[in-house]
Amino acid sequence: MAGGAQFFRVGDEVAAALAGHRRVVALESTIFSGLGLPSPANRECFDRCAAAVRDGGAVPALTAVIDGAAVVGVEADDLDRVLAGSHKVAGRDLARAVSGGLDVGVTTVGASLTLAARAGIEVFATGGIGGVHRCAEVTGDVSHDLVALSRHPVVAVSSGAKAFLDLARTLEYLETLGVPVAGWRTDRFPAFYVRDSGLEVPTVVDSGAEVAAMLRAAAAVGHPGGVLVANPIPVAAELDPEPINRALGSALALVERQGRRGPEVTPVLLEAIAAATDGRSVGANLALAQDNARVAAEIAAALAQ
Ligand code: PSU
Ligand code: MN
Repeated sequence: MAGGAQFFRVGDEVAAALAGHRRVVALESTIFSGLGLPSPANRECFDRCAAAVRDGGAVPALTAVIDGAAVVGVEADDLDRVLAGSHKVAGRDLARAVSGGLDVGVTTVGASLTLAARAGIEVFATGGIGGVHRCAEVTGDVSHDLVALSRHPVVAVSSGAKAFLDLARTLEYLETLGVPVAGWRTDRFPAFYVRDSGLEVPTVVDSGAEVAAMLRAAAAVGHPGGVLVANPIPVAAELDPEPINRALGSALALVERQGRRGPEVTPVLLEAIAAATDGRSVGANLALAQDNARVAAEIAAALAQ
């Protein structure tokens, strides 16, 4: 079929918002599926993120693969299927997911950034991006999320990268790829459940206007890609790093014992950490994702000026 138009679709509300120059914030769907959060926290997380985007005057655009189409702005009718989805679609999977007519696929940060850019959306929010895994020198496991950030002119708001990653190497890799990393009112790179990883970010921003100016300036000077905005978890939701680190140790050992590789690793780790923290990691995940959606809407407002 000429043009492949059947492979890509923008939801009605999002299409209308984009046509009317209204603000839109893209959201990934892996975090809202069982791969990211246990039920029913996954739905609560989506509801809170979508509400935070709307409270900030923007329209949420959930991305997913549905019946062989990459969708930006999943409609209410399809939401249950996406929340129940378990087929992870990263950048490398997008082409086959749509050409092969996949019924439901949940998109990672990397795949969502591709789709957001395709739709003309400039702001995206998630919980934590993928990054350089511990032992990447052996496994080579570096998330495509980082590469996607360097390719698409989209601002991504996250609470740093997930705590079980090698955060120092993740920052190094972002530097290699030329991705600007801006701390939201902090000079520290956050560690997801914890506000301060001990690592410094190269840039501090205090307002949506500063982030908007960075995205516009990058385009003006011909620098490709987006901006990673690192927003620490709200103080009240921050977890004690000690039990998290213990949980991480056993979760990483579990992945090793089970021989998990590649895209299987992240969901297994998230589940093990939730179990080891009696679900407290889940509450923290919801709080930080909601706050990132709020900040993303603020940045979208500044970009609309
Ligand atoms: N962070 C979370 N929950 C998640 C993810 C990140 O708190 O579910 C997902 C995101 O969709 C991210 C993906 O893009 O994990 C990264 O997977 P990988 O490490 O396989 O690239
Ligand atoms: Mn990976």
